Amino acid sequence: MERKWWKEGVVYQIYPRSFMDSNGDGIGDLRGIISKLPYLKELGVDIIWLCPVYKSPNDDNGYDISDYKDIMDEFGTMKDWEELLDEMHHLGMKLIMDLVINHTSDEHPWFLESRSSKDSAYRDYYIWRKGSKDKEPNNWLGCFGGSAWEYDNATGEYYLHLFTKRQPDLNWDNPKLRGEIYDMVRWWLDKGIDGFRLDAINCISKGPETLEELPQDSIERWGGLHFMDKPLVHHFLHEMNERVLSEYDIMTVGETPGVTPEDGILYTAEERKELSMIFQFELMDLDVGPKGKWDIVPWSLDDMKASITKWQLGLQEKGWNSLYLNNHDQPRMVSRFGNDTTYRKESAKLLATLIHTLQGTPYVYQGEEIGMTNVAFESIEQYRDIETLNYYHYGIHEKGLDPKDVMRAIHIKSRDNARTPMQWDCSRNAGFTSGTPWMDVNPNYTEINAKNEIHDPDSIFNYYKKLIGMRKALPVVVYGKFELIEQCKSPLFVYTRSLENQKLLVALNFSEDKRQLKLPEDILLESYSLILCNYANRLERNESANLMLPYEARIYLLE
Ligand code: TEU
Ligand code: CA
Repeated sequence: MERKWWKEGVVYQIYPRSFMDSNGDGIGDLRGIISKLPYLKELGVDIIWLCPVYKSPNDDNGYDISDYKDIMDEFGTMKDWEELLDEMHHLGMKLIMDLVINHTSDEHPWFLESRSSKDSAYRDYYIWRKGSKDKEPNNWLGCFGGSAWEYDNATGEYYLHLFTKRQPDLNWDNPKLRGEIYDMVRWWLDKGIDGFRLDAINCISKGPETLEELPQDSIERWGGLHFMDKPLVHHFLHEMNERVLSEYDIMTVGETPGVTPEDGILYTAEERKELSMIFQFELMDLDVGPKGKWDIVPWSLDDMKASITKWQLGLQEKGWNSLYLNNHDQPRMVSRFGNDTTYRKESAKLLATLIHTLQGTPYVYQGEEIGMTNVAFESIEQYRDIETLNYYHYGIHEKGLDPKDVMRAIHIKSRDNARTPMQWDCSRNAGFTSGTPWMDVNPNYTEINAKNEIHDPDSIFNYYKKLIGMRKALPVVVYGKFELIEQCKSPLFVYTRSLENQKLLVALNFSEDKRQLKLPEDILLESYSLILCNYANRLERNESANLMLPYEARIYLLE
């Protein structure tokens, strides 16, 4: 397997709006990020993924771009951005930018041109269809509720939008559009960045289309489902790679909901020259019921183990995994997969141990390293995310759901769980801003904050430092082969990683109960040394190694 910096690194994801505000307007910004680079250096991460900072009317917090080559006023200037990049490179960190090229904002000049007339040279940059008898071309839905089609008065046709109606989808079949995108990509690469995270990239190819009408109650009505992983998507990504990406030493990670390991190989196999790695969504779907995201069902560790094993073995020597349990679109991992009350510390460390000991590149989402949790705002007025607000609106006003049930689902699943301001210290607004934050701070900041974490040697933050350090010291953590120990049944999750004569043994107890650890006979714990455990005093306590404590996580090494 080829060695690469992006396999050996750890990525830290920044959601700029909520990271650090430098000028008191309540909105995080680039200078705020610059001021916190020493914090990230201390943590030990090497790659920063910056969510969109381009010009945007912010219908979807920057994922609706109106100018790809300029910075959003609220976040600062191009000069600030250049300083950020310089400073990061100076500190030995790399920067990857978010690349949102499935759609633009409806304020992008291409779209303004496109909608102006059927004869516009830009008409074909987007996807326009005639309605049938004053109705949308079909009954498919956008990701955030409502039709996937929006009627436009000027020309009497509908345009496609898989996300909000202010995010019209681009038409990748048009070679001129593709050329413009590749030029823009080159423009950023020439500024010296180290790669991209490609938003919803497996949806960019829209054909061949059928526009089949679906039963009103069908879960399949989200338009995105009909545009995923079309044959031409691989052609487009390969073309972008050949024409631009391959000339630079960069990493690319594609956001690809719905993909299987077989798709994953097509996107990430080195010889295919498409992407470095992808985000697959199977773990994010573990608690999704038959009616979709807001239909919440309990997740099971058996399913999690099966999915992880499938992906670990599926891409081994064939592609490359990205490892994550949360991001700006998902609830906080400790609230979702751990225990955010009694065992918050232990379970946050356990989940971190999982992500940092699998094969693939680990991603840390801002605040995860200090164990930030979901928030439960009382009023819908406190929420900002368009998906959450639309769900509330459609749920109550169109579907007649009970507002109490809607709020309960929002508390569990809203994207705003991950978007409350970063909790830096216990001062007002958690030290995020001196003004009024654009979204309320999670009230638990007085207890959960970076300042406390840095000072406590047994903190989650300091445990992350150890995990990241271990990755740097031991190639087996990066390149070792994964093997599930099937004999250890849930709630235990036990596996090994092997590379030449190094072997790691990872044992995780996903429960609040003590559990016996019974290993297969060919694994003799005596010959392994315990290199990390989330119960710091484990070794001194002289407790039986065969007893796993609540949410205990251990890493052993055999050399
Ligand atoms: O997300 C696309 C996507 O498929 C999902 O993550 C989706 O947003 C989520 O399931 C909804 O709960 C990307 C971005 O990460 C997201 O923030 C944007 O809103 C979206 O694209 C549109 O650009
Ligand atoms: Ca600001």
